[in-house]
Amino acid sequence: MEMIEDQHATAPPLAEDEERSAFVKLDPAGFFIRHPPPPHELDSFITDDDSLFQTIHMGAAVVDESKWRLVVSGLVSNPFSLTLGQLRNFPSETITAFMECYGSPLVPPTKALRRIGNVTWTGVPLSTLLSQAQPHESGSYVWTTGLDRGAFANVSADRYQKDLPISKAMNPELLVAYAMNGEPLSKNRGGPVRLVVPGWFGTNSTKWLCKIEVQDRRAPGPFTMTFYNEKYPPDDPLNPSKPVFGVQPNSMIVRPQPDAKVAGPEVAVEGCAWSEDEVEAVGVSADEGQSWVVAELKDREGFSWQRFRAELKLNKGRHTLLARSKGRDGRMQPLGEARNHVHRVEIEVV
Ligand SMILES: Nc1nc2c(c(=O)[nH]1)N[C@H]1C(S)=C(S)[C@@H](COP(=O)(O)O)O[C@H]1N2
Ligand SMILES: [Mo]
Repeated sequence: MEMIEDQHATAPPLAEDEERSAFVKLDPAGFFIRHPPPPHELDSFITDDDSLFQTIHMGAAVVDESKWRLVVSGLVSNPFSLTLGQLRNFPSETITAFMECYGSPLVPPTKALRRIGNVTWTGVPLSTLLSQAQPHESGSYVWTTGLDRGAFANVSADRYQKDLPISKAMNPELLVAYAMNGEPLSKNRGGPVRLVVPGWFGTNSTKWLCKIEVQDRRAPGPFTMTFYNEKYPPDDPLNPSKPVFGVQPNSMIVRPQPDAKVAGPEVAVEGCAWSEDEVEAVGVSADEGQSWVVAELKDREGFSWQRFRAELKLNKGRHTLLARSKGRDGRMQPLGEARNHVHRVEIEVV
């Protein structure tokens, strides 16, 4: 018998909405944020699960794994569903990726920045599942739906739903993930299965994933149309609102920590930088950006954050250190008043 290399075992499509039967309850119910530790505690290359922030809008879905099904449907020639066992039988990939929360679903935030970490994800490339489903020519967006539902900011949602242009969805780094840092996804992490979109803001990485649909337009719900649209400055009519997709260049200083007393005159400044595209350069300044020392910068691994290190010569006394990253596309972190403005750390050289 001839083996068909690219086809893997699937189950028949489900009846409309049948995938909902895996939803047990929300626990905790309602909006839930676990803040990351301060930057100086995020000093390992891989962030452990306990140190990675969590952002949950309507509540964390408790999922019955035996009833869990992933529906792949919409404008495709070969719709199907998958059990967890069937998903795990597809060839898997592991990728290292930074994970950053946009911060505010409503407006570009200038506070509570750097909800950030760097982890590994294991799962099946979204492109493998889409290829097996055979999207129609007219398919231009991929909608992903979670099992969680309820209300956020007084807006109710049937379920959490996001979308991606199909060209993005076919990129090899997007995973339908079932493990993080080598462990099965916990409930709050979106287990048993979530989407991961490396390089894009966390909001796009749908947790408690139950449905992947090819469609010919953007998804209509509040998490694509009301929340997570950036219009900045907010009332500029020439600046249309854009969905919160790719991560802008960003960075943070990890060492020295704020208010540290360090011996001079040579002071080592270390941290990490990240962006949708690889970060090309990082500068460190102790004079509010009048002059910059170019840092040594590690290459990125997959979509990881990149460690940097610079040595500054500083006189005794108090100093404010700044770090600024520049993306491959030339975009640079602004000095202030922006979602990704530079990180400042005050220290004393003794
Ligand atoms: N189903 C669902 N997926 C979701 C969310 C959610 O509330 N529900 N929050 C999103 C947001 S805004 C972020 S930043 C990431 C956070 O993932 P984490 O909690 O695992 O860090 O999940 C995203 N995926
Ligand atoms: Mo987020």
